[in-house]
Amino acid sequence: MSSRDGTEVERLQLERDGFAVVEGFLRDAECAELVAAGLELTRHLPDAPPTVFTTTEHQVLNQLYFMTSRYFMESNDKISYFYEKEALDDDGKLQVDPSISLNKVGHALHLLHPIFRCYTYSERVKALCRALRLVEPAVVQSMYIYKNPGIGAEVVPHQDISYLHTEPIPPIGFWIALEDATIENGCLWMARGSHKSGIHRRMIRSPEDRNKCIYDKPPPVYPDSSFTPLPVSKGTCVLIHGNVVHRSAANSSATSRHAYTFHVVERKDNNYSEDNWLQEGENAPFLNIYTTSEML
Ligand SMILES: O=C(O)CCC(=O)C(=O)O
Repeated sequence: MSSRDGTEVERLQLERDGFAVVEGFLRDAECAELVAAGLELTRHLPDAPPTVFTTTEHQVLNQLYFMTSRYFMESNDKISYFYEKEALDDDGKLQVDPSISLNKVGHALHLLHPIFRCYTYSERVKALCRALRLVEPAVVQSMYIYKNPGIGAEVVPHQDISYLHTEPIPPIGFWIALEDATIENGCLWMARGSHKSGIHRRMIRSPEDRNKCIYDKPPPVYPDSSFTPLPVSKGTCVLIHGNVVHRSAANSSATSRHAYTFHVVERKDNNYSEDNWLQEGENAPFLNIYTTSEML
């Protein structure tokens, strides 16, 4: 990978709108390499009973309490597989081809997978972190999101800081389109400027059982008119301010919309909440981007 210098533009866009679009962050061949790695993961699905990942279910069934599964809570230091709800029948049996069955894989690809590690701790990511004036940026989690045709579910409106609370400096999502993301196949929709409206709700470890999480409030209702679609071509990196409200629609098209995303937190003079579901562990250190080699 060659290095790409970040500029002031991205920092100012992020500050002004709550997101910034970095076109051409990855080349076509690099996107293809990551897509191949993402598809390869679907060829080695574990025998264990599958776990579904859905954001809508939480809102319908659990107005206040989202009891996270053990599989989810223990995925901080693993490559764990989360299925689309529609991919499984009521007994958890796969109903579709494995290649289109997954919602996402997470949350330690950046540590455990040589290809994802290489792209996460790359010179290009380092340059962008410098442009954002991050002093000790660390990666805390990573996900490969499939959003497969016909089956890829919607992601309901949320702020990333609800899940990864840091203060005073919010986390930043690096969301990289590995395929063209269109309105039809479920691109991101952003509520421009909403990062200036505070933190609307949090998912925290339950005081009664630290192995489970609860929401502190019911989901806020956001008018559809708050959101602007953000179609991007493959290779584009969207920087997402931790407080900006964003969502994505279900994929109703015939094409997939794969993306690789990871979250960066500032470690210098910044508090990472002990109530976050995701905690640093012996096998999941929050490694400094500037000092970590991309080589395993
Ligand atoms: O990829 C998507 O569809 C949404 C991802 C997202 O909102 C997130 O990771 O916070």
